[in-house]
Amino acid sequence: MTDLWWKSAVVYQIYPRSFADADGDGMGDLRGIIDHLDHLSGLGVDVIWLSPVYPSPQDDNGYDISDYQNIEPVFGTLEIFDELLAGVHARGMKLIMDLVVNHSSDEHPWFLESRSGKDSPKRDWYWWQPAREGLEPGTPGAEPTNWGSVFGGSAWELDEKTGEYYLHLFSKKQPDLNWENPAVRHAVYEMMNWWLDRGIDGFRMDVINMISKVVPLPDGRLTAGSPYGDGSAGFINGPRLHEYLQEMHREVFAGRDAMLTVGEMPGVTVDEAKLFTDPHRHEVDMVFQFDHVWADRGDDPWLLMPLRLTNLKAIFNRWQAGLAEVGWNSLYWNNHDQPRAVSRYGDDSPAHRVASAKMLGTVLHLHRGTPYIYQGEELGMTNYPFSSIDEFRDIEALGQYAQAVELEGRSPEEVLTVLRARGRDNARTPMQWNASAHAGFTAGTPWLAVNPNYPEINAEAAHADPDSVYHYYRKLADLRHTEPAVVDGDFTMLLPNHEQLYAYTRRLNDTELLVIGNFSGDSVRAEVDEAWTGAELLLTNLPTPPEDWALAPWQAVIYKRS
Ligand code: TEU
Repeated sequence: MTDLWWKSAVVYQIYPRSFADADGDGMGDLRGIIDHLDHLSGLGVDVIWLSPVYPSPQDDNGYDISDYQNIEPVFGTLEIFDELLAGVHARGMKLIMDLVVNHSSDEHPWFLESRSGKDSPKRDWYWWQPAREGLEPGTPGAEPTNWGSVFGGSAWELDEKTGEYYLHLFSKKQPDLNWENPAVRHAVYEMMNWWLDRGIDGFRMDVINMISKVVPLPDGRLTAGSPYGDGSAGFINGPRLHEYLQEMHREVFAGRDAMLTVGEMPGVTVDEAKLFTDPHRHEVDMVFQFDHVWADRGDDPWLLMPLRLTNLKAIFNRWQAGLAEVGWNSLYWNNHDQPRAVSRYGDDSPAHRVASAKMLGTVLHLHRGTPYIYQGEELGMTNYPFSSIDEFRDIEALGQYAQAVELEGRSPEEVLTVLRARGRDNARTPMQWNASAHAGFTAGTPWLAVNPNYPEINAEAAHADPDSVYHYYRKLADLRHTEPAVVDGDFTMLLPNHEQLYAYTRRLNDTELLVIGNFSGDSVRAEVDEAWTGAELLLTNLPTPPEDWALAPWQAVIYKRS
């Protein structure tokens, strides 16, 4: 196995709370995952990324951790975790865990100690600051900076006991750790080593480009319509980020084989990503960038911008070109924070759902980079038909809704329209296993409603149908494992200005692949170089191959010549 083994790997993300419930409490658990491992090995998955399973008050569904070295009792125990890890390894797969260390839970002993008083030995493990000069703590505008939190409201919470504020970029139950303090960093490294010694194969690092802040923390730019400043210049890609990641690499990963590290980095640029993922710099193997999932977002967060295919292609092309020589891309359409891929980029109506889900898989997986599948994507699962805010459970949806409607005076319908299209709970409805009650997810009452389309869209039906999205994704994984041009080939975008077709080639030595996806419900003829006449059709998502390069609605094709 070479050092860069993850170039030919397919990663599958599990959101444990919504994957499979073995004990009937309505919440997914580790036993549920163990029960379904064959679904993943059957799909050709190489690596499983497990969203957080640590003890947590679940304010942000586990992204608020109160003990980094144990398992949330709702999910299981360390013994069951070891059993899961053994089951994953026995099937030749690897397991990476979520590392959430920009912040902890406010119920973590570190924070309890830190908030106990100004002279606590852990006081500077978090970001404590007095009120703005000349203002009384708790009065309007007295927060140390004008930053808004990602989940709505101020990013500062006043602690009555000491009269100081603590920083929380996310919920007030997620205080930011102070990475300036070496003791914090070393405690994190020790914890990471403990998990790796237990046998896990790496980490997905939550908002890792936010751990270094500009000191002193600066006010953010104010934008029309919001009472809070945009503090991102003070915490995205901060001045000491590279130093911290290199230190982490030295202290944790150096000398360990066959690890995978992926840094989640909202707002990362191509140039920065090139540095983060240059293997010689020893930072991370790849990053999650956000440009393509923010492509339907304008300056006004409550306006849905139309998705233009030309724009989407320009974004991917920029990333493919930027990391062609140095660094490596991760490839994803969706995850637990994004709406369902087929509903956002495809067509989830009964007529086109299956074809467009397969088309999206084709276009994504054939890029240069490591593809990530989010649970249910391999079934073509769709967004949920939310009819009111009461159906949402996500702290982000609820917090942003409150700020927009109560503080900014937006109309509930305007805000709901965007949450329906983009809300994170779309991805978090339970996994649909079969056509029995609650889609076979639980014998109890699911914590979030199951999508009513489960009698038709479920894993059991997909396993039985050779033409399902599931079996098609298996073919995409097989291609990555058997065709070197998929892994290492150069990428060239074709037809950049075409509004319906996504087309590119991959070339490795004498082998060239041509990939075309029709992102529309029309039949569209592709202008293709004559050299492709007579090329071998490796894969298409419809029963009939195109004739004379006329692609049927949502058709995808992969041709090969050498
Ligand atoms: O997400 C970080 C992040 O940038 C999200 O806030 C994302 O932009 C937004 O939710 C899109 O709507 C990570 C985790 O993936 C997310 O689940 C956590 O809530 C967040 O960090 C805090 O840990």
